[in-house]
Amino acid sequence: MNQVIRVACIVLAANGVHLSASAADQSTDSRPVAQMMAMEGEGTIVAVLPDRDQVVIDHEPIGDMMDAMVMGFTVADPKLLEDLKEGQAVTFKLRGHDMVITEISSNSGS
Ligand SMILES: [Cu+2]
Repeated sequence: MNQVIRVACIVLAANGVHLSASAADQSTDSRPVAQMMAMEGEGTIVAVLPDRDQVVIDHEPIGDMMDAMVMGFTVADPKLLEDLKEGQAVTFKLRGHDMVITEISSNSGS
């Protein structure tokens, strides 16, 4: 179930990358725009999967990239999973080109 949702997310992300790459073609900068972008999201932890370096998040809409949904995100560093618990409200940052979480922190107590 989560895998199916994740695939849908990746398709949406790929469309975003394609559009960004087209825009980049018209500028003098040859780097894909998506590789320079970082996106921020908010959501609630559904599951922490340390054996897969993944966290499943019920997330709010992320810019123009994704609607609200439940999906698994890979984390850039397994240490990012250490303090996460189910039901926790979090804010996270994603790399634009592969949707990997580079930063994640709890919203509570802040
Ligand atoms: Cu998503």
